[in-house]
Amino acid sequence: MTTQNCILIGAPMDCGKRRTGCLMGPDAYRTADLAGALRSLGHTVQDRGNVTPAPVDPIPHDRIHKLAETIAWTESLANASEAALRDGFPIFMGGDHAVALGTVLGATRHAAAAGKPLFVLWLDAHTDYHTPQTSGSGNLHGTPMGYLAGLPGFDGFPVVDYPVPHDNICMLGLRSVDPEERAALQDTDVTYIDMRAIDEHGIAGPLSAFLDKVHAAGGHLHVSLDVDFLDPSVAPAVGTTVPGGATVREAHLVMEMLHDSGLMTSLDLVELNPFLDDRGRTAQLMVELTASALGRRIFDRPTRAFS
Ligand code: EXY
Ligand code: MN
Ligand code: MN
Ligand code: MN
Repeated sequence: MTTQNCILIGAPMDCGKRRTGCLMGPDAYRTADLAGALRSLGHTVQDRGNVTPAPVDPIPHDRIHKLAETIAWTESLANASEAALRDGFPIFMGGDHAVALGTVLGATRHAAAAGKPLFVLWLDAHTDYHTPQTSGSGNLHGTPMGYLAGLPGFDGFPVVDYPVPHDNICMLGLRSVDPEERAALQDTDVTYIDMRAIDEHGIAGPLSAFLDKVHAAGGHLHVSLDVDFLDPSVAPAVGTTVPGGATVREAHLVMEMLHDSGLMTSLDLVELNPFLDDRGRTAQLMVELTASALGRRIFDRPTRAFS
């Protein structure tokens, strides 16, 4: 197995929505010993601590929650992302999904500098494809994919010089999509795989097709794993639970296929809210899923019956 220089970056971002608690996410992953799980697989691990954006004056806004703070985080995380991608394999420990505004922005810049296309795998119950104008909640954690796909309306945010083409985006696990998001996505080339598609076709087929596309293009692949991708019965520590989510094994299969593909270049772990869980079992599951994405296997090779 190829070993990675894993770079852990804490992103205790909580301003992407009104319910707080994600600020405890990075330390929950540290408490669940994410670094030890990765070292046990032979990887080197460097914990770069937490990103702390410069303090900003609030921008009063009648709807959007903590706009100025979110912009400041985006700038800081984009810089941290680009720097970490130059040094190894970044794993961002969120923080809410607004983390991805900056982590993926940095990944777009890194990929462009390398002359490579960037692909994004969005593991989430939600498409997060709002803009500040279409969002009904005013919570910016529902907008990162809209921002990174280059939708207008993100005044004040860093300019997305290299938007992620729709054809390079795969959203997997969808089961809570607002009408505005559906209208905006329905006729695009985004690969959106909702839970009905997973029920009918499983995960391996649709995911393989997307990974084949990434491989054929010689692309970089950023994976953004939202805790609410999983069913709340197995991952309760998240503020936006939606019943009917992925099982533990479906989630491990995604991560194992990502490792087998060798294509993943950066990873977000987002929306963990330790305040909403007891005994840290959601954090522990996210650590185990990350280990699967970095090479942990039940057996090293398939049984002879299938080889
Ligand atoms: N679409 C809803 C909204 O915009 O408020 C819910 C968004 C949930 C976002 C979480 C991170 O996935
Ligand atoms: Mn690189
Ligand atoms: Mn999300
Ligand atoms: Mn979500």
